[in-house]
Amino acid sequence: MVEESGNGLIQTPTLAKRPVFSNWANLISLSLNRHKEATMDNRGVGITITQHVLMEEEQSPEATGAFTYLLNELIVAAKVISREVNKAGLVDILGSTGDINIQQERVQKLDVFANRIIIERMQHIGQLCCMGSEEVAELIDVPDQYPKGNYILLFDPLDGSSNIDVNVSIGTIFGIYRKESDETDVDFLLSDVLQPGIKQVAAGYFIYGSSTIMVYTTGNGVNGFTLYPSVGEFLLSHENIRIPEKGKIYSVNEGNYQYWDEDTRALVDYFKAKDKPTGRPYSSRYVGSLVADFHRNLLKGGIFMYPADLKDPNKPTGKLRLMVEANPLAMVVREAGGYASDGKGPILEIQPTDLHQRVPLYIGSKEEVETAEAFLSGKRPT
Ligand code: AFP
Repeated sequence: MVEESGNGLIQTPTLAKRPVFSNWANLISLSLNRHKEATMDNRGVGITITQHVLMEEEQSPEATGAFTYLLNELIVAAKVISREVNKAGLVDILGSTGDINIQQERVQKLDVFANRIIIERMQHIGQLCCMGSEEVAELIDVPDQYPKGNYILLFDPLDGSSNIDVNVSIGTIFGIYRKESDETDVDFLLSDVLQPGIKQVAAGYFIYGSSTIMVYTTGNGVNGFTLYPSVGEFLLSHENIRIPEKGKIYSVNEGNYQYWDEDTRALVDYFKAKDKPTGRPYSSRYVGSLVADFHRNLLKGGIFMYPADLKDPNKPTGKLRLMVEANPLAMVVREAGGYASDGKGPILEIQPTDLHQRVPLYIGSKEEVETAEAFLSGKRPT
């Protein structure tokens, strides 16, 4: 039933036309067959993402399968994006479209592709009432002809896209919320979208790097799955990820040093200072692709920072977006035992006022993020 059209979009019938449960039976048997195949050639024995999501669903007696269906469609979209990213350089998909997006950044062709794939795959499945994308100024409604659901998907379709042309890892980041209002006249209210990150029911990212990895959480820990290309499945590869309490890496674009306030400069100087008992100086690692920098620090420990800067002295702000970048990663890091802050307090508790609002971000191992908060509130350790 799955057909691929020439433009890379996979077309499936609308939810209204297919019974959910026979669909699930197919999915499970597909997944088990693939698992068998992976076992047979002895290179990829492991639990698939689909099995994992279904097992998590079994833990919650009130689950209807709606969320599982949603996540599964997102995974298919990511597989299509991954395939396209892997072709970059071979087909005419590198480079900019010549447009500037809502964030005043150059739009890359792959940005447009990834954005379109996610929207077109997700809009018809009947589980969403709306979506929000880093690439689209307004909220994205589910078209009238499709059934609506109670979830809201916010995403950055291709984070780090200025790195595409130089073969550096890039990724897709997502956060999922449940609609809170019981409005029936409209599909959703703005307040359903502008919920603090703490209300996310799931969050995660796909990283398109030396392999394609999905990391996600539904609030029961964090697990990572690696795409096994010849099988076409994500297999559990990083079980119950825990970020070290304290790391040895700091990640920041130090080219902005002159634009930082004194406390921020003092914080970065602290990580670079020599002090054996506290493990300093730290190593500096910065790729310029948030998913890649975050993923490395999640596994190895350390802190990623994108501080507020004074490039516009009247409007000191961070660069990263609260809803589609900071919140999802903040949920992942919290579930892995780490912490995310805007320098003053938890990212997850910020009440958003705008889909595209930006925040300073300090994220990673608890110890380093708490150190950052101490510096930024003027309480420097002696
Ligand atoms: P692009 O998607 O435009 O490449 O931006 C990437 C990003 O939002 C985030 O992934 C990086 O951490 C950050 O910007 C890098 O910004 P700088 O180039 O200013 O360091």
